[in-house]
Amino acid sequence: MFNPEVEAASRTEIEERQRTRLQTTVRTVYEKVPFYRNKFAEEGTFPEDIVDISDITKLPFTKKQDLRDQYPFGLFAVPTEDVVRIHGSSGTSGKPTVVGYTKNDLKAWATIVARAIVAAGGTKSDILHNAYGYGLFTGGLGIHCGAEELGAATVPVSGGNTERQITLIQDFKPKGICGTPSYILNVAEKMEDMGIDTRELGLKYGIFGAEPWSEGMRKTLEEKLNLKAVDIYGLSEIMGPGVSIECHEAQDGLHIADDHFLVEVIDPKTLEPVAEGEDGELVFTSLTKEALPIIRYRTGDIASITRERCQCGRTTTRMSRVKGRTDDMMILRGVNVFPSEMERVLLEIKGLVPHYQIHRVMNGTMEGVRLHVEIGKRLYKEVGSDLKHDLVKQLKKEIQQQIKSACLVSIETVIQEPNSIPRSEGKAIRIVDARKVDSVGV
Ligand code: DLL
Repeated sequence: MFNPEVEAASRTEIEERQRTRLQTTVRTVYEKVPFYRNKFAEEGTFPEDIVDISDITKLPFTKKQDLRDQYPFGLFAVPTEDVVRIHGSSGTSGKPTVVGYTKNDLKAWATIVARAIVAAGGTKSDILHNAYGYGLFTGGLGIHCGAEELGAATVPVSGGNTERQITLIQDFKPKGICGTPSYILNVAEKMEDMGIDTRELGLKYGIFGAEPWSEGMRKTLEEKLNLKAVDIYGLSEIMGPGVSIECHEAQDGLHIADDHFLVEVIDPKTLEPVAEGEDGELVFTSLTKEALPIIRYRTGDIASITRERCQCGRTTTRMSRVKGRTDDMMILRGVNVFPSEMERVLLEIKGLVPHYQIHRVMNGTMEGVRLHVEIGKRLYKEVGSDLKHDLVKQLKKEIQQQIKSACLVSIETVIQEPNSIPRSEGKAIRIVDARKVDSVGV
């Protein structure tokens, strides 16, 4: 562990630290951020009402729209002269959600990410190939500063320019690799096309996240690259990568840095807390942030948490993989369906590769799904590039049956030739809203 005294502290110690830090944060936002002062007043809550961490439920939620409304710096609790870094996440509205960090924030973030890299199996002697995008996105620089804090030799390659990535991986022989799972898969497949033995690269661990991915995708990446793949989670509004990470020892839930972030899980409809172990929307409150302290931020991410001790010895709260986003959940004939569930099913089917897109379509007045998947190269060769071949028809039938039994919905399926689904250099676009554009197959 990078910080054993914190990562393996007793639950009493953790909660005591959380309590005092929560009280400080609440006092700070009340004094420094008019938005929160007004919101607290509306709820009739004042800083002195927060006696224990369970009192957090007396506080109002913060939503992404609040950050948009306060664009760019309205939620900052310090003057810009104390801000040393600004990041943002790209929004559909064109303007990014802006987040800021003081020197102390960057120091805390680097420490959290250093812990995360160690949890993933990294050491200070490693070379770490960092293929997360550098820029407004927090992935590149977030991992970078954590790796430097640890003392690892960081290769700031960023996303894209896949051929150059491949050369650097072959020449530098990094032990660790970071990037979105979809992009790293893309890099691995390109290497295979070039005849490179991807299992002999010398990689030991991969730190993959920033987008939903499944156990099937983990298996694919671990087999292709002969490494241990761990899931890293984070969001810019809370900090960036490192809010939580799986440990390589157990790969069983993501350890939340709960000395810096207080997690809750709520029912997104009633906004009431759900029981430990039950799925709901993750809500985070920052406990140490200076530039942009944030109270009860509704992430839109669906997961569950547990406070059971992990076999690795860490005592932190752990969250499950993110199962989907509240806004990605589709309701098809009354059934809730998450795209990640479809990925899980797809990856268990032989002859497919983990590239897919879910098109939301209208069939008359009914909403439906048209699933675009890619046939694997081996099967494509076997059927002589004929997508009308019986084996392809059989594959299509199998997909539809498996999705029906796992997700309880009937879907359309389009099987496409290899390399026809757009490849990502960062976060993959898995869902295409074709409800207004068209309702016929391609
Ligand atoms: O994606 C931060 C990050 C960078 C995390 C690198 C991990 C690695 P944003 O661009 O603000 O920040 O996007 C945050 O991405 O609310 C989730 O919906 C999704 N997300 C992030 N990590 C995971 C993950 C970064 N491991 C949003 N699994 C979050 C599933 C994830 N979804």
